[in-house]
Amino acid sequence: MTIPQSLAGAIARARSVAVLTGAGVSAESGVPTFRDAQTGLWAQFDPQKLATPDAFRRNPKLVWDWYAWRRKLVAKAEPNAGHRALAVLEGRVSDFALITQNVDGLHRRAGSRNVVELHGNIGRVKCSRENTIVEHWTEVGDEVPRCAGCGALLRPDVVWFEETLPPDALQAAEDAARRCQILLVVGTSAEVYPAAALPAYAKSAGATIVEINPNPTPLSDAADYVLRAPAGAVLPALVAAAWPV
Ligand code: BJW
Repeated sequence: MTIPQSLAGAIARARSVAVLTGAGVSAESGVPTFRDAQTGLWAQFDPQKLATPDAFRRNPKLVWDWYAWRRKLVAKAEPNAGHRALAVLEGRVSDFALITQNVDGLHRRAGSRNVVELHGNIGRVKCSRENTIVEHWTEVGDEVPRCAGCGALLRPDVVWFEETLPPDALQAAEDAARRCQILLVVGTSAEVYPAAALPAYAKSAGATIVEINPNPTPLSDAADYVLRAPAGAVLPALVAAAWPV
């Protein structure tokens, strides 16, 4: 993978770098993306029946089981070379923020520390009425487990369509986007808002935008650099080009 010299130099000199990741960064760990034709989750499952508050109201068991299946899949997955390269990058840049739309926790498992999770984390469960995080739950028979405090159904601590994002996470992401000199946008279709608005905030504030994605997205035309290859190949090459040994 050849990295443009001008980009490698800009990364090496940057004091402030932000990264926005999406499902594509975990694809090489075996975690399915959402919108890729054939392999994406939405090619097999209807988001309206699974990832909306209304879907949970209508059929909580279907939604609970789908997330239980995905939680198991994620638990078996390992961080890949792309996740690890981002953890290395964090150690080289004084002001670094990793903003992720992913709920799989693989960035933290790869060693990243300043991770902003915009869409929650599939490993956590919360009360659907009080929103309190529930650490331990037991599944009895075919029922969706209930909150020990109020008796409401438990649900995954992820952000569904039509739900607002955690305000602190969104604020931190917007601040990082407006502050950074370089924004890497990795493995996202850039279709889901408000995350998809972050590159525009960064660009308006003067940042260089770098898209890393094998396929075009609505962001591609506005990006200053477009690296059309998998994140697991590009990110280690980017770090190696910026800090050659
Ligand atoms: C690789 C690769 C490799 C493959 N290397 N790359 C019109 C305008 C603005 C907003 C809206 C609008 N109409 C509706 C809305 C609101 C809606 C929205 O944006 N909808 C759009 C679809 C239009 N947004 C919301 O509802 C959000 N809330 C909100 O806006 O609140 C205010 C509000 C309230 C009430 C009403 C309206 C607004 C919430 C969004 C929550 C998204 N939740 C999900 C599910 C999370 C839980 C779970 O995991 O189940 O988040 S949906 C799903 O999409 C998931 C992802 O985080 C998110 C983004 O997907 P991502 O990561 O980009 O994945 P893909 O699959 O799309 O793309 C993968 C990419 O990787 C591809 O490009 C590949 O090419 C690439 N790739 N292999 C690098 N190896």
